[in-house]
Amino acid sequence: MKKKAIIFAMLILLVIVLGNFMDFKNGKNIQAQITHEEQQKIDIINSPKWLKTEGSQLKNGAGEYVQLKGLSSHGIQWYSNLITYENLEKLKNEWNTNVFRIAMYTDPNNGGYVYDSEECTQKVYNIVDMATKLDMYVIIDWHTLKDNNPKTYQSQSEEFFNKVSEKYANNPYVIYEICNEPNGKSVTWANDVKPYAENIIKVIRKNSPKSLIVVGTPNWCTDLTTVADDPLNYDNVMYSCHFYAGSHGQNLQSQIDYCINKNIPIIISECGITDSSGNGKIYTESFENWMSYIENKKLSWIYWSFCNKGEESSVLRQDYPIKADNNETQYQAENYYYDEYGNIHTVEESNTQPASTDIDEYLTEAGNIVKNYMIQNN
Ligand code: IDC
Repeated sequence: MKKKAIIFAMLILLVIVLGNFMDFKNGKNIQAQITHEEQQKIDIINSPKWLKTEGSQLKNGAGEYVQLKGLSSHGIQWYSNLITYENLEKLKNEWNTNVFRIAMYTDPNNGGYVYDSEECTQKVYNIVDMATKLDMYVIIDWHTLKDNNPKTYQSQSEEFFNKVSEKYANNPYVIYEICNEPNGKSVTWANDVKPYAENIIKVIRKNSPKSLIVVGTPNWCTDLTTVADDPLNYDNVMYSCHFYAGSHGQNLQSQIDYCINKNIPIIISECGITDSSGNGKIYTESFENWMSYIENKKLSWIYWSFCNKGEESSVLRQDYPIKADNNETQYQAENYYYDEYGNIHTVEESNTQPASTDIDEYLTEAGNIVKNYMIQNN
């Protein structure tokens, strides 16, 4: 009897221990699944990298002030080849930039999104993925320009921002600039840009509620006061101001002051050292004045442009050896030379070292100046 009782008791104990062990195992398994599949998402959603406007300022999820600084591409339908991982890495680590802007033209006559949506989208994805890997913010710019009114291709814009914000819903590095520069006398904030923005913001926020969105302002992003008096009813939105040193000065700065006083967040999502043609003379003094204004107000700024087109605003010289995707203009580096007997050789058949693609060896005057401001004002 006694023996039986002991065996019975031991059996019960075994069942309890085993049961606990199984529970423990099961529990662990469930937890492991969550950790593996969900935790990464949770981490990204809670990442301190998410940007948020507070009054006229920009902060990260840790509550620190953030000043975005960086370069804008030229049109990626022409110059995306130059945007390599190595170049972005250099812009991040040696130029101290923390953002890169992807100018994706929309205009079909310029080979933009409406002309080839697949190709343009792929180029955007490629750059976003590189920037994300490098811990850099990236602005996806729906680069309207000659299509003056952002409403012109609104349905394509909705389609584009829907798919991109779905793909990057949880990516805190992605910033959406929903129209580059509304322009044209008949294009107004109240009738065109604002309703367009309300539509596109809805599309993006449905997929990515925490995303930061940049909205272009009328008259090539130089009419800020109209917008400040009639802002969008959404938070986490910044309004863009574009200046070109040879064309804009005090008036635009006063408008920025007006916005700051009204707690309207402004971002200089594009600026240049030339006049607004992007070419011609360099206006060093006016640019310096803008840079000290920007530093004083801690505004985010992005320079036009990271390319080697032979125009004065380019940061790279024309002989930078990475070729453009296709010919907007004829500008490529010559790949042949003459020896002392006058015979022609192509660079490929000679013994010369492959050309360096280090951007710092090919900077234009503008490139040198801009690099210094990026590094200095850190
Ligand atoms: C310019 C480019 C130039 C190109 C032209 C038209 O620098 O090479 O031929 O666009 O595609 C802007 C625009 C920006 C302009 C830039 C300089 O956002 O696309 O780029 N600029 O003109 N607004 C003010 C100036």
